[in-house]
Amino acid sequence: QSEMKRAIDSSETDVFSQNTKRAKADNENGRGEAVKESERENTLSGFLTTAVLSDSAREKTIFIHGKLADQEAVVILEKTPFREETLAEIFNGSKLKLDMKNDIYSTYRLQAPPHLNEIKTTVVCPATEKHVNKYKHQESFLVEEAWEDYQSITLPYIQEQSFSVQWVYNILEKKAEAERIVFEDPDPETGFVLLPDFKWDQKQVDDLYLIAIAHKKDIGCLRDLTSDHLPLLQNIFQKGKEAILQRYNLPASKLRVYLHYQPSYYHLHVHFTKLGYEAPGCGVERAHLLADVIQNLQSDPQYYKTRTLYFPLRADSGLLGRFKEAGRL
Ligand code: GTA
Repeated sequence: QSEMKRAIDSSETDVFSQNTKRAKADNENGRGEAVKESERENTLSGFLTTAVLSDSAREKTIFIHGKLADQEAVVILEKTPFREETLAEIFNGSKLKLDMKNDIYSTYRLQAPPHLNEIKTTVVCPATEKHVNKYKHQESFLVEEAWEDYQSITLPYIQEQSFSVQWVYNILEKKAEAERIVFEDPDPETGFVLLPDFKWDQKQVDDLYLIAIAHKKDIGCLRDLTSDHLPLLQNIFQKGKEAILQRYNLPASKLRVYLHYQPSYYHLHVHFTKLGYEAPGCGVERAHLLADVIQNLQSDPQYYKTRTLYFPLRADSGLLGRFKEAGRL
């Protein structure tokens, strides 16, 4: 455990020193003031809430739809996990207000110092109706998709209206998140970029979440994979695990490595999450272990072009509507 904490500490140092270097370079470019200004600026002041899309007292999250300077936006607020190394500061540097005391039992409201009381905030702006629906709490239905259904229902739908993958291209072209890259293999056929998923705040390995994004641009999802892609998949699996061991001191036996079907973004990417952390979307109805995908393609090169696949869709998903219209639900 302490080994892992140390690994994270050293990775934070990496990020910190990179940030310092960047700030220094910005200053040398005469942009230092702009950087400081953007740090001070609260882009969320003036956010007007339209509706709470979902919330969870247990997970300490809330998904909000609203308006940000006249643009539709989705904001996700999430209280962050505790870290062992900050406990001493929480106990020594906080205000404590007694709520109740009874025999040996007492409860308090503890006011931690602001830097230990941060809320991870994700903003999608401008958000489309599809983003709003994605984060809305809705009933789900399991769909049975034969290869013919994929061709006649799913593929036309995703070609018409899937989320933009501009953010993916920005990562591959180093236009965004370049300083967050943990590992890269630049080979155009078998290469990929490994970086922290934006759901992970990188403060503790307990909820480790990275994604590997393939450089190859013509693979949308599981259905596009054949045995031709085995070198790419094996490369992601092998080098991804090695990079995580090196950076976070987390062995392969502690990792859940999988693809989503259906994904939200149709550009091949693989999820690496820590075993034991219940990452959203890691359930059997959506996650396909990369190890299984590799074996399936080894035993049948056309596996994903012949099998029936099952996945959940939300009540007001357009794709669910298409399956209903086709009498497949
Ligand atoms: N580094 O810009 C990005 C970025 N974007 C736009 C998405 N991702 C990004 N990572 C970086 N930079 O794991 C990540 C996503 C996701 C992966 C895409 O890329 O975080 P996918 O194509 O299979 O899509 O994976 P998926 O899994 O549906 O996406 P997502 O967003 O994880 O949604 C699944 C469910 O997770 C949601 O329905 C919601 O219930 C929950 N969720 C989403 N975001 C959050 C959050 N910030 N906090 C808590 N729960 C969340």
